[in-house]
Amino acid sequence: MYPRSLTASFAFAILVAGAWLIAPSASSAPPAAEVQVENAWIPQPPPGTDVAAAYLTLRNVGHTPAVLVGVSSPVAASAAVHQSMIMQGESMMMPVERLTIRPGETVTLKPNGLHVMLNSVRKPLQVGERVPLVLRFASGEELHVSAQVRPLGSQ
Ligand SMILES: [Cu+2]
Repeated sequence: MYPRSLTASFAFAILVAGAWLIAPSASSAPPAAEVQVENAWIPQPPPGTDVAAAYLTLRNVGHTPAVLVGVSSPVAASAAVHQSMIMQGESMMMPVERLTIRPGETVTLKPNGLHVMLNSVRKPLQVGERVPLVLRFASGEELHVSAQVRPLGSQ
């Protein structure tokens, strides 16, 4: 009887170990949204300017909407998402508090459209330099991005 019960308890131990191994992935909720970032870049600001615009492409490959609610960068005192527009012949910028990217949707921030505004940039940005950006989503997720500085006039 002894070897038999040993086998049974050994099998039970494997079962418990297996359940323990499975539990963490089953109990931790999947991220609310999965966003991929491509082609993050910054046109080099003209000399004497302390603001810069950052552009990038956001692709929601998840199954729930992703809502971008904040941006920050160590090179800028503050940062925000803006929308450029022409109103009564004047070029204007409006803050975009919440930028929603639906599942499967790709949103491109590009010149004359949506952009990340970097305010009070602390130092001159050199062409080729990589500038860290942190994108904060309503889910609490943060995406760390590196934007490359390109010559002024790049598209
Ligand atoms: Cu702006």
